[in-house]
Amino acid sequence: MLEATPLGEGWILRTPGSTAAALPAEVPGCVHTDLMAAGVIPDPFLGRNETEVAWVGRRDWTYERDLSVPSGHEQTDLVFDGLDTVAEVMLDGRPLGRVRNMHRSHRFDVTGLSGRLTVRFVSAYAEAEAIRGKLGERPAAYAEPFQYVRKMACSFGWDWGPTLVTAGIWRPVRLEHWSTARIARVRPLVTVEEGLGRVELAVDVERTRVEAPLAVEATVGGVRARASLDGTQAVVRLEVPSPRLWWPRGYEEQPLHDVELTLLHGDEPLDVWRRRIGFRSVELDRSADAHGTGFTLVVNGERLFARGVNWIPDDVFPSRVTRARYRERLGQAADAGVDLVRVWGGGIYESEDFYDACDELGLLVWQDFPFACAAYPEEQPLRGEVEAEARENVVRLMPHPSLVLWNGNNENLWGFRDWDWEGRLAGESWGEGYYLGVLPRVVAELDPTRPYTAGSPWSGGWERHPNDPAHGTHHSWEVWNREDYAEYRANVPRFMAEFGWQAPPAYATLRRALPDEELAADSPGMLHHQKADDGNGKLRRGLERHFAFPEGDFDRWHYLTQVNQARAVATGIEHWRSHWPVCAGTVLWQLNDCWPVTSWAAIDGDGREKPLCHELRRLYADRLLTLQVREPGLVLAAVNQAAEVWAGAVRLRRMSVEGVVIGETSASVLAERRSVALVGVPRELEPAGPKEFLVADADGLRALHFPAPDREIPYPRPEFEVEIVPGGVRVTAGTLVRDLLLQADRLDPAARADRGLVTLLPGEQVTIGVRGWETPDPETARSALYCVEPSR
Ligand code: BMA
Repeated sequence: MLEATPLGEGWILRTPGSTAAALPAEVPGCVHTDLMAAGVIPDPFLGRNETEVAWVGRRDWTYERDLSVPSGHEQTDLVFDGLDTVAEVMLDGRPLGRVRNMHRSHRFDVTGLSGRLTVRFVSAYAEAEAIRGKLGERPAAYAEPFQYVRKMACSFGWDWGPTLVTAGIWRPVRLEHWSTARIARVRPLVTVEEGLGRVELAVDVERTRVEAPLAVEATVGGVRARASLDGTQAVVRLEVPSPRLWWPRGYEEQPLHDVELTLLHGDEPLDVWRRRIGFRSVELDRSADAHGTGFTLVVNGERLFARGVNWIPDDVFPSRVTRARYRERLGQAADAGVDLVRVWGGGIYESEDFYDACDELGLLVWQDFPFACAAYPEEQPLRGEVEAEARENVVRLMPHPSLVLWNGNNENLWGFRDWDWEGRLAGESWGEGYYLGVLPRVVAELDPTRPYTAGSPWSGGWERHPNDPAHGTHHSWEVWNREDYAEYRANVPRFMAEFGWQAPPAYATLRRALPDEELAADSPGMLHHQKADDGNGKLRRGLERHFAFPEGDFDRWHYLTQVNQARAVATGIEHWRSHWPVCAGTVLWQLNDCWPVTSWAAIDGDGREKPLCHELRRLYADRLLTLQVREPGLVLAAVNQAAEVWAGAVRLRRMSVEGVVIGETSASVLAERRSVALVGVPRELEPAGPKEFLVADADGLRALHFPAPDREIPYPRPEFEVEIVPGGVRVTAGTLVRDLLLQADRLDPAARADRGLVTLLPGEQVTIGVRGWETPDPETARSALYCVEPSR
């Protein structure tokens, strides 16, 4: 039987040519985290330390340990699940091999060998710059040479990420001892049709003895099947009658089934492969219709509006992201009502822990191949690396029912057409051969059960603009960059794959990251932790369209920019969801952060939820009530994504900001399952001018419509009572209190409030649950409560 010996212990780290003592190295890990642990470098997440440690990414680094291979087996392999990135692996000075791709695993035959094992990493910059020198410069969104080396692109910095170019043994390493044969690869093709679940396991083995007769036996859900090997290959087919289906969260359950496949030599088991699968069907409906070309995911025959978020690596040092941390972050997404996570192309193919969590939580995964925002050369050695990594990862991720879509790249087809690459490239390769050639071929050959799309955005063919909202996927960035968020209402894309608005992280996160700084919107540390092009300028202009800019008042700026982020995203999602089924999904840019930074994220770099994250829970609920301007007047949209009909009574009130009801009516709404019902608002209830607003209430849900920007609204000075109650804080409004927010982390960094922005009408009450704090007195709690105030 194959035996594995983990090799996580006993590694040391050196930098060649230095007399400095070797450091203990953590495996899996990376050079930066070892240097931090040894006190050689400061934490690059704090202050402006990032700049100070830039040298680390320019150096070469060597990992070493002793290796001995005693074993009664015929063969021993040294297996690296991941090396970051360019390295030579040697045993007692004898080369075992050279590697240059972070996204692959590596296996070396070390049978009978022992001695000093060294992994000599050269700087990823050196490799990338050499390849760039050889193949010629290609256009990109950023100046760093990320597209010339197969390494996580955002390691080189992004418009939300620091430039911390890592090296290291970033995934587990082990010895595998085996005799006769081992399982080299299993491709599980899981389908379900007319109530019959099928699992086809295509097996490849590696053998030391050609003549040994081998067989494979597999089980799933009490069903067993066997096949003998033809040379090195076999296919085992299992049929499971009426399996319970796996569904995305919010629909039905996520039943998972253990699959076990054993490689046999006679009766003797040689190797075992175990995974969990789920039965579900998935299609991507891209048919043409009256509105253009759709992009609708169909799971188990059910057409879905995807309630999505974009995922970036949760740490710029991805080896630090544990199973528990993946679980926590994805759990936060699920709690916010998310049902689809797009793994964005400037990151990585995530670890099994990520996809396991998605399988369990019922989060659909859209996986980008790792290409983002640049022209990528297609010459060797890159071409071979791309194909090899695609083949490996398509097969590795196949068992996961959560994975529903492969996507060729992020914004590269768009960039070619719109960002002047076409002209600058002058005929040179730029990646099109990957997205329209290699990658779809690999997916079709290895995993024909899943759809593939060439890019995001992509309209389906060069005859149309790649970012045409009427066709396929669309990214909306003009609005954040240049316009007011009301402009989200200007169109109805078929699938909104990226859009977002920035806000600073939670106060406690900033305080930890910038410990010695007097915080101001433009203090040096704040600016260092803002990586977007004119990010603060865009925040300011975005804010000024709605609020008087709180000059010199950091706390107000922090609160209002967070409010503006939540309002912007709400404006988009409410509008797009009200247009289901023309628009079949919104994927917020972005769920998470990889360090403490002002960014588009809903959850900040320390894992704290911004108000936006709480707002998503309302925006992505099965039932959403929203007031929309649709010529000639206002309509109430009842969005019902549930399986049951929503029949409700709505109360509509036209009110003044002083709390006087000017007009009132009730109406009934009937929204069929997974559909949107529109109810016209009577003309006489439409608010006239900035002093008035409209409130719609139905089944515990509320929609508000203020016709004017806040800066024009003559709000009364907000008044409210604060009480401490078991488990939280109760607030009772004396006046209209708009977008009340308890920043509990200001009082205790460990405190978490269970809701974000709440608007109360005069006399209304809310209890904000808080965990993780020493209960404060009411006055202290009040000091952490913010709400919209009248313009000065
Ligand atoms: C898109 C994304 C990211 C970027 C974001 C915000 O381009 O794909 O590359 O971080 O916009 O600018």
